[in-house]
Amino acid sequence: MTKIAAEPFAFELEPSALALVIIDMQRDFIEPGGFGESLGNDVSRLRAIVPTVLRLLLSFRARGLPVIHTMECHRPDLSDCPPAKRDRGAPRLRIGDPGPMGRVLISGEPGAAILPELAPLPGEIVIEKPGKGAFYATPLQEELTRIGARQLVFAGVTTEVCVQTTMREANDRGYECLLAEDATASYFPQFETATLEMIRAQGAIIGWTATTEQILAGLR
Ligand code: TIU
Repeated sequence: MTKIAAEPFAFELEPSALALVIIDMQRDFIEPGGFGESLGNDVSRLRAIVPTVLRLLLSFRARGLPVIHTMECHRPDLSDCPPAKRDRGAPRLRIGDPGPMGRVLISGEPGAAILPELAPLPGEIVIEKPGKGAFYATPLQEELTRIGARQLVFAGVTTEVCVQTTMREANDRGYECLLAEDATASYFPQFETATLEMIRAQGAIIGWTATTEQILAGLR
């Protein structure tokens, strides 16, 4: 059994059960003019992890390991967007409003797309999700069962919102979750740090964390 040097203790790898889950690396969260900025956030911290996420993505692809991409977005008629979500935070641009990258967080609009450098390849699983967690109202669990994934490496944005929510949902479903520390980011550095700490606290109560270098060393 290969081990990844991780916190709070080594992660025992089963390469045949491993998948990479990249959360919401969408223009609406990472580029100026999108949903993230409309909530009052500085999006530049998120941009900084793109090369690291790309390194993980290319490494998984090179090993023939499965990759899952998620996207937070809604149907054009907003039937899957609770009014409370649309109104919360009184954003300058609400979900569904026309913005500089098309309608905000709407499936198929330019702003909802994954950054071109991280775009899914044909055959990779893409999960469009209306919530912060990727299991709620999506086929993610069925897809993971279909490909035989039981261990999930997580990357993406934002650490304390969609990444953490999805890790908690996955952990409750019995998946072993490992977060790539340097391939995730928050608009708030203190939330990023706190999330890494709370995930691995109490003997990996939600999961493990490791650097991308440590994860890739374990895959060699
Ligand atoms: N993908 C994700 O985390 N969605 C958010 O709305 N995150 C915020 O931090 N706002």
